[in-house]
Formats: sequence, structure tokens, C-alpha cells
Amino acid sequence: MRKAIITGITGQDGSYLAEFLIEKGYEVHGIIRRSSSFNTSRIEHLYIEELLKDMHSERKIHLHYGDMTDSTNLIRLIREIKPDEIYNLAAMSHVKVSFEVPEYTADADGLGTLRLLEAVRFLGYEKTTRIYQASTSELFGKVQEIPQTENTPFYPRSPYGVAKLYGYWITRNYREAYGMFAVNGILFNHESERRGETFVTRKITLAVARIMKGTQEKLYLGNLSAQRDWGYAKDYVQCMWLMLQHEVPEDFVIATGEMHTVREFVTLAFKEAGLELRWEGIGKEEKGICQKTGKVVVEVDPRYYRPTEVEQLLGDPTKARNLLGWNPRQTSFEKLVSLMVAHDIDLVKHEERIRREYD
Ligand code: NDP
Ligand code: GDR
Repeated sequence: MRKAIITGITGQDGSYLAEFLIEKGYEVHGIIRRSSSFNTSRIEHLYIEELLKDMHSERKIHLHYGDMTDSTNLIRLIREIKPDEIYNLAAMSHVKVSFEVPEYTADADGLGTLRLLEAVRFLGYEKTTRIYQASTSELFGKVQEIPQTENTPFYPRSPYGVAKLYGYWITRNYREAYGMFAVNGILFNHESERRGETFVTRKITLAVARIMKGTQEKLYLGNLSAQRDWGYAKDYVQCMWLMLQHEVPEDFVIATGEMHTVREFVTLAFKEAGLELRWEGIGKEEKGICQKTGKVVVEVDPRYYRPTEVEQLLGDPTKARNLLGWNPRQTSFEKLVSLMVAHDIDLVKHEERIRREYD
């Protein structure tokens, strides 16, 4: 049985990747952080399913405490597990928050990647363990060219982007210096029903559901004109695995090749819930008004602006399509918005039912 370590298994991508690898027959080892409240809600179903299935069968998922800032812990876990593949997804992944905690972000996202690579080298596993590094379209940052490919120059615009730039180059350097199978997936934004609630897409779909239910009045957002290439997380984790199955270690851009503004996402999300919006005003004065009721439901709050913004990201997935056989258009933008809105309408209904029972 092949063994994989996933750092960041409790996150959006980690949870989908764990499902995907278990389905493929892997023994999955996840590194989780100690937290004062439960942080395993995205993967609970995986080990509960296992417990219910057969108490005596081999476990397919194992969780270990660890942290990207703790190298001895990483060395010990990698030595004990001796994985065939490591997926390094752990990161302080919020761009805006990285301006508040730049040093920690550099430590976890930048040096954390080095710690992992160095642990594999130190243990002498550099020819047997393949490593996937979660790189990002935030590396491109300030627009140099559109669409962005594997050869587009980088210009990161946040402490997060800069930390990930170190992660990207140290991964390439270990590949070139020690012949390690270590690759970067340069993934563009990907979302899902499991997306963290402070990223813009999920913030929007949850707000739409709550506004519909009458438990929230308005949605406050930052830059409505930012453009992103949004894909579906479930489709993107397949690519992480495909990159590690490729004959040669190479870096890949993973994207849909389609770009939309935040404003378009908001408009479509409200439409999915049956509410047409019209937009009035510009810049900080811009407002989204519900056609039916005439009420302002979206407003701009400059609190959500970033000190330096990434205005436009559009990826060219040609290399991944040609060399990995990956289909970038499995889930359309419209389908993605629809899945997320439907999920959050159900979630909010459920929350309301529970609230009423305990009121
Ligand atoms: P999430 O924020 O949902 O998950 C991040 C994961 O990292 C969580 O499991 C978190 O644990 C864990 N983590 C954070 N800091 C540490 C640390 N110091 N030590 C150990 N674990 C830690 O991110 P996503 O799933 O969306 O993204 C996965 C990876 O892909 C990240 O590296 C992200 O930067 C990158 N990426 C994401 C893109 C996207 O659009 N989603 C696009 C391109 C790259 P906990 O649950 O305890 O907080
Ligand atoms: P991003 O995602 O910064 O691209 O990073 P996010 O959803 O946070 O922002 C996307 C764009 O929306 C604008 N925006 C807002 N963003 C948030 N979070 N909240 C708001 O209220 C808001 N209003 C407007 C932002 O300014 C931005 O332009 C994500 C993360 O998953 C990273 O880890 C990953 O590397 C990149 O995607 C690719």
C-alpha cells in the first residue's frame, strides 16, 4: 500500500485530497495542529466512516500532531512513516491576514517548506519520496502578462506571496541540487463548499444565504473589481496527484483559463438565490441594490482593501492539459457558484433550525 503524508489535511484542499488518495488505495497520514477547539470538521467523516466500517480492518487515515514551524517533529514523522509521497499544503493561506502576521507567514509558508525538504534529504529519502509543493498564482502578483503561464515572471504583492516565492524556489533548488522529485503546482484560486469563510467566495455565498433567510442585512466587501480565475477545489486536487505520477518532476500552472470580477461572483450568487441585483456608484461608493425590494444589500468597506492588491489573475492551463491529461473545465464558473450557494442555503436553514430549538 502506498503511503502519503498530507500537511494541512484539515484545510479545504487537504480534506479533498485525503478523500481522493483513500479512494486510490493509499494509506494517508495527516499532520494536524493542536487547537483549543476542534479543527477536524472537514475530515471527520473520513475516520468516522472507517470506524463504522470495520473495527479490525487496516486504518487508511492516520492523524499526527505537528507543525510546519517544528523541524524535529517533521523529521520524526517522516522517518516513522517513510512516505512515498508528501503533499505540502499547510500554510497561513490568507493573503490579507499575512499583512498582519508577516513573520509567522514567512516561517510557516517559506521556511516550513525548507524544513520539509531538508527532513527528506537528511533522512536519505530524496530518491524515494516525491514532494508536492502548494505554490500559488499569488506569485504572479502585479500583472506582467495575461494569461499567466509557467514562464511568466513573478512579482508577489503580499507577505504571503513573498513567503510562497521562497517555497517555490527552494523546491526547485532541491530538485536541481539533489535530484529530488519535488514539484510546484502553481494553482489559481479554487473554491468549494468547504472553502474557509473569510475568503471572498464563501463570504459571499454565506451572506447570500443569510440575507435570504433574514438573519443578515448587508454584505460588506473590499475591492469589487479584482479579477480571479476561479476553479473547483475537488477538480484541482486530482492535479496534485497527477503531478507526482508524471515521469519527470516539473512545475505546472493549474487554472480554468477563465476570469471574473468579484462583482460578477456576487451578482451571480444573488441570482442563484432568486435575487436580481443592480449596481450603483463607483469605487468606495458602489452599492448592490436588490431589484425586488430596493434595499442596499452590498456595500464597500475599505477595511477589506489590501495595502497592495493583486488586480488580475488568469492562468493558462495548456501544459497541464497536454502533459497530465487534466481537464480544466470540469466544473464551470456558473456551476461552482451554484454548488456553493445551494450548500450555504441548506447550511443556514440547518443553523436556524438548531437555533430555534435551543432558543
Ligand atoms: P486552508 O487555509 O483551507 O488550509 C490550510 C491548512 O494548513 C490547514 O489545515 C491549517 O491547519 C494548516 N496549517 C496552517 N498553518 C500551519 C502550520 N504552521 N503547521 C501545520 N499546519 C498548518 O488552505 P487551502 O486548503 O485553501 O490551501 C491549501 C494550500 O494551497 C495552502 O498552502 C495554500 O496557500 C495553497 N493554495 C491555495 C489556493 C486556493 O485557492 N485554495 C490556491 C493556491 C495555493 P488548521 O486547520 O489548524 O488551521
Ligand atoms: P486571494 O483570495 O487573496 O486571491 O487568495 P480571497 O478570496 O481572499 O480574495 C480574492 C479577491 O477578492 C477581493 N475581495 C475580498 N477578499 C476577501 N477575502 N474578503 C473581502 O471582503 C473581499 N472583498 C474583495 C480581494 O481583495 C482579492 O482581490 C486565495 C488564497 O486561497 C491563497 O491562499 C491562494 O494562494 C490564492 O487564492 C490563489
